[in-house]
Amino acid sequence: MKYKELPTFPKDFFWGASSAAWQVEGATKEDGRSPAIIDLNSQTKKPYADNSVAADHYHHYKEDVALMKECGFTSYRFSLSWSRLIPAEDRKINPKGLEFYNNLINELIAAGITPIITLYHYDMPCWVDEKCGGWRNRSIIEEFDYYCRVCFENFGDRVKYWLSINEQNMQIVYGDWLGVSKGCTDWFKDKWKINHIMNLCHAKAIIACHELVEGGKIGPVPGYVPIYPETCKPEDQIAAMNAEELTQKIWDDLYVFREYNSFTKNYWKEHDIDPDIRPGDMELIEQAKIDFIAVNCYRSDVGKAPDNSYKQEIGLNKTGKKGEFVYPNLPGEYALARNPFVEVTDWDWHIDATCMRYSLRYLWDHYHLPMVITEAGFGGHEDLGEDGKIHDEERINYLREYAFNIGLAIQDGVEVFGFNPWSFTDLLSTGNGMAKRYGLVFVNTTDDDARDLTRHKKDSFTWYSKLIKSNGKDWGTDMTAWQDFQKNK
Ligand code: BGP
Repeated sequence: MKYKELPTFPKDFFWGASSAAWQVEGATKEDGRSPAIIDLNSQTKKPYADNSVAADHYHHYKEDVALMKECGFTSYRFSLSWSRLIPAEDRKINPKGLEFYNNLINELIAAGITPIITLYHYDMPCWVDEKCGGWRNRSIIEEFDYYCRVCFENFGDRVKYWLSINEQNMQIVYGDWLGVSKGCTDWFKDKWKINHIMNLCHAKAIIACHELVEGGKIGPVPGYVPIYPETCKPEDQIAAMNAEELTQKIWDDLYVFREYNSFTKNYWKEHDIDPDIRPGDMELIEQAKIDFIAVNCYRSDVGKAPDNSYKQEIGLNKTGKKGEFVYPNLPGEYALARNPFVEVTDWDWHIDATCMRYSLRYLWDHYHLPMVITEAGFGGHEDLGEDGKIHDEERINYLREYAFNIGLAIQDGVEVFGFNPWSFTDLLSTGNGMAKRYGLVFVNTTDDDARDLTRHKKDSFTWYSKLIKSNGKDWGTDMTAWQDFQKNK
């Protein structure tokens, strides 16, 4: 199928970027913020940078928003720090926390930028962890509900786009890496209890938003990694479907249809898993009708029939050297593999712009809900060059092709209302500190040395600004040939 015209974007399309509190703010010990589990998790993963500095957005937010405005942003997706807003078990609201987020929101709105806020992005306050045992105990549901209500009551007059829990699916799939499995004795089974509690928290957030925010819209944020079968061998096809279910579809189906799908129930039965669903739980979930899906999509994966002789739980490249990715292999379920048809980043993430179009089409076909892209991005090793600049050609190519594929998906008939790639400034990577940079703006700091934290626009900033200001017409290159190539592939 060939389209005659290049794709176009709706006139009120949200062009922006994305971040998360603990990865960008710093100031973890200032103005009453109490520790969050992620601070400690990062510290145990030294030599990764210390969250207490990060990109120091807490002190640079005005400069950062001014740069967003200069770039032409119409949206900015960020998260709130629960432990900055409610630092202790007494549930008292920290006025300094409120002040910071009010200032940031007001600054954004004055710059013509629509805030899109994530309620929870991996940073559970330590006091909640201690009191409730993390996500393991149902008492967290009430704490989370209270926190969400504080956010909606204080910011809902100006913020109309909300996101519940960032990448709940990845928090379960990568439980060890993200610290969610802490304290569990049998993670294989316990994760489904934790996941159910997270679903109840998600439901509370959706319900409270609709109750408290006039005109408010809210959705979940799945980390979406489409799975292509390695070959047309039937076993590979089923393995790819298993991977699809066990890494994302279980979550997406629940958010949209508000019940556990039959694959999930069969899986629990087969593995003798009790997710501890209590009377009233599914009625609560049933009430949590989402308005849209926020999609984080960086890459695709390849699924194939597993080798049943060994188990490798999660797939990661911890070194930042190409070729060192350890692929998961789950006996009886699926294995993942390298896709030889696409390039990879230094952390072996497949660079596959087509997966953006594929994901949007897939999710639209399954769920018929509007979508906003809340993450996609190119993570690389970078430092200021001798000319004092960052020539990030690979990032430009990545963003250009991913954004173009959003355009193609829109042309295919999918409803997408924004692109917020990861990230605006450089910030802490989840697992790789400052060594893995994603920003359109370089922040002069490293894992070992805080340096002066000055901001420097990368070449991608200038390129993206032109794309935004032309509402998706100025790609910085002729896209016709690339479009034909994509269409004919
Ligand atoms: C997403 C997370 C982000 C971010 C991003 C990049 O899953 O929502 O917080 O970190 O991945 O991942 P990483 O930093 O590990 O490269």
